[in-house]
Amino acid sequence: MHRSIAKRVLGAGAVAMALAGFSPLAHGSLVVTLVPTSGSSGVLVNGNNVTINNVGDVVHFNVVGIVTGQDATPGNDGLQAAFGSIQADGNGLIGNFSSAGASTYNAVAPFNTTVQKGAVQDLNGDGGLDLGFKAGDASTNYVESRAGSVVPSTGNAISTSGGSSTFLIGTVDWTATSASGSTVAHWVPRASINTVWNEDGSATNSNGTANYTGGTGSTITAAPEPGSLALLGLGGLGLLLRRRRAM
Ligand SMILES: [Ca+2]
Ligand SMILES: [Ca+2]
Repeated sequence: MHRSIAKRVLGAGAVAMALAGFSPLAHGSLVVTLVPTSGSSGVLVNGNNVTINNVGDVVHFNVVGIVTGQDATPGNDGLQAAFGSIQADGNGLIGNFSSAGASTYNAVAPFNTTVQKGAVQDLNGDGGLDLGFKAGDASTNYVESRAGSVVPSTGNAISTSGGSSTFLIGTVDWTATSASGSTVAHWVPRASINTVWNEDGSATNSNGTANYTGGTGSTITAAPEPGSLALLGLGGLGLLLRRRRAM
């Protein structure tokens, strides 16, 4: 009886050890997503949430590719090329991903070996301009970040976490053309051209959109009142919640 329990405990321990880092995942993945970094005066960036106030407010985004391999080592994973489009879908807040100058997609070295900035068009019919493709468009109509070869994470990843490496592959700006509602700025993977990354050296080379997603993107919300008052309101709410929890 005791022996069988001991066996079970040992068995559970082995499973736990395997889960802790010795068992390969079923498959790795690539996530390309928009990460807000800053904005024009008065724009608030809090993680993946952005608050704007006025028409003409600009939000700056990093476009990052996150490669997760099948082992726990990020240094042997890499990214060669990512294809997709950039658009904002939402609840009434309209803006342009491209206008004159800085709002055009900008691939970042070494992922600017070959660059397609994407055709500027309204992909979702909301009146705001997006970058890239929609079904049935010409094959060149996409946003592209391509390095000459697979780029290993060492020296090129802007961060690593566990078995994941994050590469900065581009930047893009969004400019508000309305000042109410909200929208989600995100990357949409392109299925009809090969996006290529490497997992665990040459162990895996993944193409197309299998295991390739656009992440959750970033939520941009128009403040219903001046930013400072909104902040005070949120702070007050936080205090109230803390007091309630304390009671
Ligand atoms: Ca649009
Ligand atoms: Ca790896």
